[in-house]
Amino acid sequence: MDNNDLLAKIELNVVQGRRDSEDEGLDEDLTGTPGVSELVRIALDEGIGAKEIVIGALSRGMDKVGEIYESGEYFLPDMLTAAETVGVAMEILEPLLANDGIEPKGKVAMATVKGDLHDIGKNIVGLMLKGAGYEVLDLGSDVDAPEIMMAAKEFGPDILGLSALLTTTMAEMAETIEQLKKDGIRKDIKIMVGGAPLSAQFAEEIGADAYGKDAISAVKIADELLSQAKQR
Ligand code: B1M
Repeated sequence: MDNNDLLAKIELNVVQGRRDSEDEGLDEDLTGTPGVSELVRIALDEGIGAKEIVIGALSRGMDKVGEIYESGEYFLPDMLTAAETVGVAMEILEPLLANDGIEPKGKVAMATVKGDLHDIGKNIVGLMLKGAGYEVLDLGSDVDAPEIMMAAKEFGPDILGLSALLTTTMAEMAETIEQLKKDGIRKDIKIMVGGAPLSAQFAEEIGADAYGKDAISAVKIADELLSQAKQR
C-alpha cells in the first residue's frame, strides 16, 4: 500500500467512525480490518508525517462526514462517532507534533466560544501550532468571555485564537473582543478567529486581527501576528 492509499484508508475509516479493527463501521461492515488507531500507527511506521496525517486524512475525513450529514444520510450520533475517531488519532499524533524541550516561539490561547461544542477544528489548529513551536493553552469548547479574559490575564498569550462553527455563536466572538477592550487588555493580544462559517470580512467587522481559513494558514498567520506583536 503506498502513502496515498494509507491516507485514503484513514480518511475512509474516519468517515466510517471506526476506531479499531473491532468496530463495524457506520454504513459498511469492515470488522476485522484495521481501524483509525491501527492505520495511523502503520502510516507513522511507513514514514508518513503526523502533520500529513492530520491534514491529508483526518481533516478530509471530517469534511466528508459533514457532506454526508448535510445530505441527510448521517445523523448526529454518526457525526459524533466519526469525531471520536479523530480524537483517538490525535492522542497518538499529539506527542509527535509537540516540539518537546524546545523554547516556544510564542504563546497561543485557544478556545471555541460560548454555546459552541465543535472542537475538532480548534484542536487541529492547536496541534499544528504546537508542531510549529508554539506553547498552546487549550481552554476547551463552550468557553465564555469572562473565562477567556481570566486565562488571557494569567497565561499572557501573544495570540488568542477563537473558533466557532455555528452561525449562532459567531456573535460570541465579537462579545469576547468587546470584553477584552473594556478590560484594557485587547491592545496586548493579537486575535485570530476561524471556523467554517467565518470570513475575513467578518473578522475585520468584529475587530479581530486575522481570519484563519484552515490549519495551514493559521500557522502562517500566527507567525505574522507574532512578528507584528514583537515589533510593538
Ligand atoms: Co455540528 N454542525 N452541530 N456537530 N457539525 C455543523 C457545524 C453544521 C454545519 C452541520 C450542518 O447542519 N450542515 C451545522 C451548523 C449550521 C449553522 O450554524 N449554520 C451544525 C449543527 C447545526 C449542529 C447542532 C446544532 C446539531 C443539533 O444538535 N441539532 C449541534 C450543536 C452543538 C453545539 O455546538 N452547541 C451540533 C453538534 C455536533 C457534534 C457534537 C455531533 C459534532 C461535533 C463534535 C466535536 O467537535 N467534538 C458535530 C460535527 C462533527 C459537525 C460537522 C459535521 C463537522 C465539523 C468539523 O469537525 N469539521 C459540521 C458540518 C461541516 O462542517 N460540514 C457540523 C472538520 C474540522 C477539521 O473543520 O471545524 O471547519 P473546521 O475547522 C477547520 C477550519 O474551519 C479552520 O481550521 C480547521 C482545520 O482546517 N478553523 C480555524 C477552525 N477553527 C479555527 C480557528 C483558527 C483558525 C482556523 O484560529 C483561531
